[in-house]
Amino acid sequence: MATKRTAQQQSSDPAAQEMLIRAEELGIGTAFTRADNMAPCNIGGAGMCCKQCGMGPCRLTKEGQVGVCGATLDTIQARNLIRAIAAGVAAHSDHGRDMAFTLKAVANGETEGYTIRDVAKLRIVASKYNIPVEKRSPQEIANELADLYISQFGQQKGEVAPVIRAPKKRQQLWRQLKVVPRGIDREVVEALHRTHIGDDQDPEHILQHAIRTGLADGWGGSMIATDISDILFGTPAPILGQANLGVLKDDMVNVVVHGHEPTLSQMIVAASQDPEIIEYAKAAGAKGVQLSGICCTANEILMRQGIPAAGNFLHQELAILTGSVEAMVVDVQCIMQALVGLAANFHTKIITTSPKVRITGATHIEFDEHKALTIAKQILKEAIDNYKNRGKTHIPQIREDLIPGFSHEYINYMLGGSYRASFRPLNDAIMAGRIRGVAAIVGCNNPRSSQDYLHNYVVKELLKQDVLIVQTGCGAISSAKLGLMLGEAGLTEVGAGLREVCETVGIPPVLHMGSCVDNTRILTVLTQMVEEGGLGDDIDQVPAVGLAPEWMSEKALAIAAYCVASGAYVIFGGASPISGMPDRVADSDKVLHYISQGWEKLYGGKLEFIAEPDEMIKATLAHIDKKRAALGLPVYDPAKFGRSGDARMLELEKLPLAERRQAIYGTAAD
Ligand code: NFS
Repeated sequence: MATKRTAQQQSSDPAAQEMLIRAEELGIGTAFTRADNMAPCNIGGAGMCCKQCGMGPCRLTKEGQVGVCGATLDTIQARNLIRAIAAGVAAHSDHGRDMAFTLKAVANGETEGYTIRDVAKLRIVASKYNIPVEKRSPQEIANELADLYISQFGQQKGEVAPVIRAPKKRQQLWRQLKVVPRGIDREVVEALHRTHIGDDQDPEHILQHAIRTGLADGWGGSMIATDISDILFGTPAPILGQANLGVLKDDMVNVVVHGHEPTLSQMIVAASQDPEIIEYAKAAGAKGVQLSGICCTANEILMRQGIPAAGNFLHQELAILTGSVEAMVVDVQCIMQALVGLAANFHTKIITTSPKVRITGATHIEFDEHKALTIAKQILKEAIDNYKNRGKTHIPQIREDLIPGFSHEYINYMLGGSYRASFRPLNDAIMAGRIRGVAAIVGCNNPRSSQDYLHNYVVKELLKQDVLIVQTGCGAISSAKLGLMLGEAGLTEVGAGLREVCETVGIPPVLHMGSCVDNTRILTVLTQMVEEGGLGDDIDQVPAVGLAPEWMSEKALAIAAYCVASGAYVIFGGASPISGMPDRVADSDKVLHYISQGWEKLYGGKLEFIAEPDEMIKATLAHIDKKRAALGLPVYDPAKFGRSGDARMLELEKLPLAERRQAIYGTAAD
């Protein structure tokens, strides 16, 4: 049954609410209203539908029922889940593959406009694989690294190379359980083969391969994507940025880049600052070109150049509804087909650029790294030429500042400086109980819940509990819009111990670590925390939890699989794709049971779907406390650091001088 929600129920972001009211006035539908008008299929949504062959689709709605081939509900659910994970891995890793080809082309001097920006990172990454770096040019090293990385996709036997970057104990576990990926493409293909009609039918056996497939992403394709993005475009470091629709400008040509790959968007950033383009924009009557981003493309250029983010996933239609966007330039992933129809109500041009993605009705200007700068300029000129067609605009004047750019390299440096960069202060703060634990809150928006509501609720509650938050993807943009990623901003809402650490180090309590492929930065942080000592000898011992409160994409499930395999407890909000029959006893639900208790027994990590935000928080804290206890760390006590550090100084400042002296020096005398 259709339920119509108010704008306030559809999104908790005031800028989005303003645009949703505007959409209603204009009679234009969005993902929010389409979600209201179409309830999800309760059979498919719960993983009870099998459409793997032409005898079906088989819908299993009664206990004991099987498909035409005899497939049980458990088998069907496991097959559906691994297929989703494989699709997510394919998306992330194909992005990684293209980055590897770009690195190769840059190394050979075949591209236009790209250079190797971060030679230090190139040398560090190459050294990890014993690629010689001394007395070699960056091009030579990059060439060899590119060859190694390209070969990971088609490798047939052995182990994908980045696996050696995991903690030693974890690598041994993976080898012992035979889940080390042999080659990235091979694991994805095998996932599809195993789930073809009449193949692998044992749910646990299918899901064991889901782990191997997921690992091919986290310690494979995604890690490769992050490495190469840093090498080519620079490793992120803190920089000032802005987020939300208010970054769009009335007097400038607005170009929104949306999607995931940084290759074209980085070149559009460069082109938008080119005097030729600025002049061209001025000749068209605008002050210049205002570039902004949506989704992970936004994160890529926000992290490195401070280019503003117009918003997260559910903002893509809302940006067009402002009537101020001359062009939305898209590459791959998370691009709604509805954009073209929506844009027809305005002057906005939707420009597809990837050879892999076309949308009927969109303008296609194909990206080619060999002519990258020329193409970027061509795209910007198309947008500028469209400025004259702009009608009435409605831009919500809502935006927040933020400081993104917390790569693991920077966190390391920030905690110890150039000469003693280390994770020691972070580990010490956790061990002392100033920081209770760490939560990675990542993933999408989903119009089935109120946009950003679950993200924001979970973030705010965990901050009060002295949990340090790291974020990527659309979750990061959600906190950015809320103003939680700006130094002292938000610190009043943070527990006293965490606050003191943030004030001492000079960091926001919520750290923006990048796009979704950059979740691999979190794997690296966890590994370095383990290597630093004091928090056990493997990732599953660290008091940390991963959450995706508003997940919707298959990529999110891929991330969940590799995080579990790496030892993390992963909690997904919203609907479970394997919830099964409502009256089914949990223990008889093999898949549900296996990805939680089963995986925990094997990997120390587990995946659970928890719809209620308070339950998510409870489960997160219970897990963190359980891990603290297992490490023999002091029981977390919120009052312990409540009267220390800056919080204490602020209290003392309010006292008359004599009393203040008494409190600090034990005497009121001068
Ligand atoms: Ni991640 Fe990034 Fe956003 Fe979800 Fe889509 S943009 S790769 S999939 S919606 S977080």
